[in-house]
Amino acid sequence: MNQPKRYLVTSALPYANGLKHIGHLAGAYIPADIYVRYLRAQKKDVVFVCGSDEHGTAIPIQAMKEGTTAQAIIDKYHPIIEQNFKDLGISFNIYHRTSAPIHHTTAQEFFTTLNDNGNLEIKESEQYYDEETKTFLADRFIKGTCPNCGNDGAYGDQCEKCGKSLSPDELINPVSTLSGKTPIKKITKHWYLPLDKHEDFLREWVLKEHKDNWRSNVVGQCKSWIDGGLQPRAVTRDLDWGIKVPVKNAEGKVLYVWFDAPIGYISATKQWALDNDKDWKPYWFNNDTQLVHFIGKDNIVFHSIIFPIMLKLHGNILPAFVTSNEFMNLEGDKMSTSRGWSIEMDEYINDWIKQENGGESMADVLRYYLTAIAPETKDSEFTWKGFQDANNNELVSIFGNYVNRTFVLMHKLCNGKVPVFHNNLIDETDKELIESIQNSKIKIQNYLEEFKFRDAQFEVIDLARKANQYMQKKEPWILAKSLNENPENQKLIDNCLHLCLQLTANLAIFINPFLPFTAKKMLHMLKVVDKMLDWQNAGSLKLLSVGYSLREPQLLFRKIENEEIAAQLEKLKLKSQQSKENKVEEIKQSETIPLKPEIVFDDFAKIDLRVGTITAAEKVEKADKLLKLSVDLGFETRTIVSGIALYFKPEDIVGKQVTVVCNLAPRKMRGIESNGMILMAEDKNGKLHFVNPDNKIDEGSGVS
Ligand code: B3M
Ligand code: ZN
Repeated sequence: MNQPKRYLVTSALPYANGLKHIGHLAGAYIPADIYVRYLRAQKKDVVFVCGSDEHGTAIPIQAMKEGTTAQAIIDKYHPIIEQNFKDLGISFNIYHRTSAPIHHTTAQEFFTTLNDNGNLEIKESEQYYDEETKTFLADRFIKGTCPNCGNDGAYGDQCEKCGKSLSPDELINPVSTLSGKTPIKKITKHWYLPLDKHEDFLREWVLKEHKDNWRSNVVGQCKSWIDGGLQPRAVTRDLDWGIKVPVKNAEGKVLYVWFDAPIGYISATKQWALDNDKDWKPYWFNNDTQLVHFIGKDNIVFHSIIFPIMLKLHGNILPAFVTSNEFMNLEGDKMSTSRGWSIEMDEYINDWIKQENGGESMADVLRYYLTAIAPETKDSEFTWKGFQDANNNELVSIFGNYVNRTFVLMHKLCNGKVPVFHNNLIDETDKELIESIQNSKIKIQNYLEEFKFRDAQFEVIDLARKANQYMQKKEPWILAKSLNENPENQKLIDNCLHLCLQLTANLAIFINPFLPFTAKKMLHMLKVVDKMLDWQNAGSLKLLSVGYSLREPQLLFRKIENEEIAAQLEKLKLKSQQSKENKVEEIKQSETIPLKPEIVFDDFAKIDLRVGTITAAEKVEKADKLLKLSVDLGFETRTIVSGIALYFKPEDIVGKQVTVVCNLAPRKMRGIESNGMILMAEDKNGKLHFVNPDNKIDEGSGVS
């Protein structure tokens, strides 16, 4: 594309079903904000939209947990999340809601257009149904074991453990999350988006056109989806929470949340345009708009396969970039709010930003560290020690220290005014520094345009590092000591500090997209207006006029003490402990497992149960819960994959006798064919126990 005329940047719409953690922040919000601030500094026409995703089963499920209504849940979390983003400097032009009427009509119109144009297919099929609550079990209303990794808490739409996108039919041992009961199948009618019909388009657009300019994680996921065979995907659900399907005789049906949520980007743009007296259409229909999505890893297929197909059919522009990070872990484990192993944005804000005067700089410290360790190409890890080191060794010792020294020396040696620069005294060291500024500008620009935020930020700090070295080499404080004998020294001092100040102004421009609160503080100290931060000023050595008096310095960052870090680690442990205890309590409190529907003897007699002995056991690669077992049944030895790895070590169970369901159809798990299933009993704490004869008996003995 030629230079885009305007930019529309989106961050994934978080579900308004609870607090969001800093892993989310690192993935879809900070990088987007850096990019947008950079574009704004370049005076580009850019709109940055986001908002709450308020539909889908995630919302009513949270309502059940909190004993309230879905509406109350979104009304509770939407404003908190919105404020959290503000406190962390995420500068959306609008933070909208998908519960807004303008969104409902926008999504319905979108659906109607596709439906009227014959782009959707209507099909009847059997779907899981909870007889007790009289509900069809879509998405998160149904749970079971993931066929891919063995995680027994996988949802009907996705396994959050391995990230695989699922349909309820793929779940092993499905249960209703509403009643805990095993569901039945019931016929229902739905509208489908036939993804399979768009395979050629996707191959051309993602796998050819964007092969080299999108991150490989995005292209890779698309490829495996396309190669795996695209299927028609239902875009409606039988639910009462959501956007009504705008068709006659579709009572009780709503749009699938992943159909309506991305349209939320469009309705947010519409609302922004209304609020600002602008036209929203060019942002979604004109080819000279650059649409950029920033998303989490779990959202890749929706943004690079499903939504683009919808956009294409609807006549909209397609995203120019879909940018996603890998996962950010926390202190050696996966971040998870429900397991208490997380740092919520809200929690960070309360602990670090609200505690002190000028606490906004702590928002920048978080932004800084999350960008420095951004999992752009592979998973990364947040540690409190790393956070402390990044702050103390980089922000305080390099960047803050440089700016502070420059101001202090300028006040001490140049009367608090910008000194003259004597061109005739310029030397190699000065020239080198000037060159570094120019080089950094180009590098930072290039990195930002390639979405390499980590490298771009590193370059800014590296420039500050070079500036410190420059000052160290020039030693104006030493020159000042012999001023009486060498009055000419003042000129050298002036030259050094003149350059140091111009460089400080440049650092403010460079750091602004990353650490906006810090840039603001620097502007205040330099007594200049916001306009100085325009990107076109970057690289200039004339940002501050000679003789201009500057303010006293303020420290940009403060040191973080060991005790503060220790307190956070302690808190994290307590939080996860607490959440474990709560879960055990929940299980204890929930009544005994409900009985399954009655069966006749013949049903039972169909199951062939035998006693076997485990003769070998080993872990299944990349599946923490699975063990691959060899079980001797007397008449033959079978390979059985079993989800017991969390409770038993392979070496401890060899020789154990087990009860095996022998005539279960073989099933592939993690590429291994499992021939049978061993029976296990699960106690109230979720721990598994073998069901076996009290004394060792012959392999192959029948159980009835
Ligand atoms: N709310 C899923 C998520 O938070 C979803 C993103 C919607 S983006 C259109 O992971
Ligand atoms: Zn899984």
